[in-house]
Order: sequence, then C-alpha cells, then structure tokens
Amino acid sequence: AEQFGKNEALYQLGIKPINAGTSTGNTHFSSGETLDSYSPVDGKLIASVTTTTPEEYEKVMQSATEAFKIVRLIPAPQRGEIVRQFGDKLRKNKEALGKLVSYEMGKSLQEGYGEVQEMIDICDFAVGLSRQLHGLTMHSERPGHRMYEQYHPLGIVGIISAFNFPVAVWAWNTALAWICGDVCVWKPSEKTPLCGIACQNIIGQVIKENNLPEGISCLINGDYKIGELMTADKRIPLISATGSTRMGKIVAQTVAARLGKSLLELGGNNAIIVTPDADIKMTVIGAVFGAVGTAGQRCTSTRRLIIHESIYDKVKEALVSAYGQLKIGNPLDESNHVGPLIDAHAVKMYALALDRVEEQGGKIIVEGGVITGAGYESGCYVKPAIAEAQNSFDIVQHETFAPVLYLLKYSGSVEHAIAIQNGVGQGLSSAIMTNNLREAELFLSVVGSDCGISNVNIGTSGAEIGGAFGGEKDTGGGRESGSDAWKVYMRRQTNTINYTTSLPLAQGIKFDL
Ligand code: UN1
Repeated sequence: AEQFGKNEALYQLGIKPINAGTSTGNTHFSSGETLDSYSPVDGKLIASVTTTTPEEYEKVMQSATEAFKIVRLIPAPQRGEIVRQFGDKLRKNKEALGKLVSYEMGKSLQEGYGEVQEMIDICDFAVGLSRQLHGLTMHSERPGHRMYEQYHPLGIVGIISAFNFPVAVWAWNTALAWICGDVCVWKPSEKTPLCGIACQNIIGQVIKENNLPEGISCLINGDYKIGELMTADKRIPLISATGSTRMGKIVAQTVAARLGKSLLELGGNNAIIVTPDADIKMTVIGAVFGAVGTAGQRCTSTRRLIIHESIYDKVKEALVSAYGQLKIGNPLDESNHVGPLIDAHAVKMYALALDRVEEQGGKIIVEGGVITGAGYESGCYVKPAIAEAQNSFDIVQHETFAPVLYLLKYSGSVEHAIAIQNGVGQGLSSAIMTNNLREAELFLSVVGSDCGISNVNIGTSGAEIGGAFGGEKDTGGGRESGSDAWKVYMRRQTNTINYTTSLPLAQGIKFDL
C-alpha cells in the first residue's frame, strides 16, 4: 500500500503510532487500554489508539456541556460558516482521508473518496440549511393572538457509528447537529478508530482557528461499554446509532427508558425486482455494484434479486459472466473492484452464510471462498458469491454483511415480486428495474415497497445526501442526512402571544372571575 502514499496520508491527517485524545484540542487525554487498528488490506498494524475510561468520559461530557452553553448562542448562519470551513478542510484532505478509509476499512479507493465526498456534500447542504431552520406560523383561533413555532438547539448529540462508513455517517450527523446549535460526542467503531482520530483532527483545526470551545466535537474510543455510558446518560437528549438490528434494540430500550430520543439506522435486506420490462444491461450493473461494492458491507447493499421467471435465465447468465470479470484485491489499487472484508469474524460469517444457504436447499451458482496467496495475506479477501434460494430460507431473511447475492424467482404479476420484496424483517432500501410505468408506480405506491428508500431503474445503494436516509421495520425508523432530517436535532417550541388587553381561553371556555 505504501506506493499509494499511505504514509503521507497518515502524516497529513496527524495519525501517530499511538493516538490519544478524547476531545478536540486534546485537553483531555484518554489513558485506557490501547486499541490496535490492523488493516484488512495487508493485515498490518496501522497505529494504536488509547481508549476512554469512565472518568475521562465524565470530563468529555463536562466539556461538551460547557461548549453547548456557548454554541447555542451563536446565530445559526454563523454556525453554518464553521461547517463551511470544515467542508473546505475536507476538500483539502479528501485524498488523504479517502486513502485512510480505504486502508483502515478496506473499501475501494473510489468508494473511499466517495465517502469523503458525501461528507463534503452534507457540509454544503448544512451551510444552506443554516439559514433555513424554518418553523411555521399558525392562525390562532383567538382574536389578537399570534401563534408560531420555532426550533431551538437540542443539546449534546451522541453518535455511535459503524465500521462500514467510518467517516460519512459521523458527518451526516455532525454537520446538521452543528448548524442546529448542538455539540457532539462520537463513538466510532472500534474496528476503525483511526478514521475517527483523523476526522477529529480536521474539525479540531477549524475549532482552534475560530477560537471556539473544544467540546463542540468530542471523540470517545472503546467498545460497547463506553457506548453504554452514552445511551444511559440523561445529559444526552439524542442518540444517533448506526449498526445491527440487535445493537439497535439494546440502544433503543436504554434510551427509551430515560425518555431520550434515538435515531436508528440498522440492518437492511435490500432487493431489486427485475421485471420482464427491465433493461438487462442496466440491471446487471446496478445489481453487481450493489452486491459487491464495499464487499457487500453497506447497509444498502443488494442482497436479493427478485427476477421474473421469463427472463430469469438471461439475467442469471449475464450476472455469472459479470462476476467472472470481477477483480478482487488491494482496494488501493484502482484496477480492483472488490477489497477485503473488515476482519476474520466477517469472513467466518460469510462462510457460514454460504454453508447455510446450501443446507437450507439453495444452490450456489457462483462459488465463494477465501482467497489465499501473495497479496491476500490478511485472510480477509473473499470471492463474491451468488446463490439461488427461496425468500423463506432463514439465511435469506438474515442480513449477512458480505458479498453474497441471493437470486429469487417470481412468476405472474409484479404484486408477487412486491410481496417477496416486503417479506423480510428489514425495510431499508429497495429498487425495481422496469420500463413499465404501471409496474414502477405500483412499486412506489402505498401497496408497493415498504422500505424507506425505493428506487426505479437504479440500484439499492449509493443514496445521495439530499434525501432523508433511513428505513422502516427492523431498520429502526430513523432518518438522517437530507430533506427535513435536521428537525430531530432540534427541539420544537410552540409560542402563542396575546397582544390584547383581555384573556380569551381556547376552545371557547368561559372562566369569569
Ligand atoms: C451505510 O451503509 O451505513 O446509500 C450507509 C449508500 C451510502 C450510505 C450507506 N450513501 O449506500
């Protein structure tokens, strides 16, 4: 990886052999046990991070609390200016940060750059939004009264993010939270701690240059135990968590028990319906990128293809031939399409899924397997696989974070395909490939897809930041990123003002003294 300037990237991002620091400016150092970050690309130790102890967590919370008192008073467009500067710094660091994402997480360099681009995009979006935190004005039922609503900053936002988007998901949350006048405490995945340090170093510069309180952006490192301190902490009104459905249920219950708000982005089991009116060439590109992009480790990855029987063999052949062209290897080498899985555990889950689909009656048509030999020493490189299966199989119902694509056949009308598409626990992303207007509109209608994201003639992954991102059912119901997702980061207040000399009551109630 050295030939791609990995070391220069680490230097530029301020990554040291051992990285300490729990909040911006490094006033509070973390001194807990060290977390070593090994690259799935070459199996080498990149650097280590000291984790946050409960006492240090307390200091971080104090600095966040102090920072909020100041930040909430800064006018929103001025907060937007800070986010604009952050976006500029990201532009300057796009190459270095994209490389680090690729090297620490294992996604292709193009996708690493794409992830940093998502951060830049959400900053631009947030800057504009900082002048548009609109509430409504309502007509009061009482004479001489005015009624309106306003949005106030919420406070401390706790962010728990996953390894697969180690930088962008944080930015979706922070860029919005900051313009809303909030401060953030972030616990990145313990599998990608250096991406967290790099992001903190970048925003740390902006905070310093603007003489702002360092607690605006806090970073805590460690495993779920440090996350639990946040979810149970009454001082954090909103917890935004990305990860598995299992994790989300635990987070949701802890946060709900103290009546906090949670924004959950959990598992997906995303399908593309391929109807007889589909453009096969487009279908294959969308399905292959969706299934093997980020080595199948996006929550929006395509896991199921629901194909009409009349074109099933044609689509299957085209897919098998496309999979034959895939180059698997070092993701920093741009001639490769597919990089490694995150770690040995992910490889185990991948292998287990392939065993299970056969046990449950499926047929593997593109063989999987772990790749060994020169260039694959990390043991995390696997072959993207395709299996013919039934939607009812337990393994098909389950999200496996790996490049395993299930082919499901449907017959009859598109309603049957929609029933299969909706026939899983998760509800994140979905797509239909068709040039038939009726099929497309039915798929998007109330009796169509039950997912938070439903696309026509594009795949399931690669959503733009401008739309609200998230899903229903076991996906957790949260929405972040674009549209009006900002509202969850603020508290809404309804104000009624009486400018008369009498006090009429609402609902016409008489109360004479
Ligand atoms: C995720 O996998 O957690 O839509 C986020 C996409 C990306 C974000 C995925 N924009 O695939």
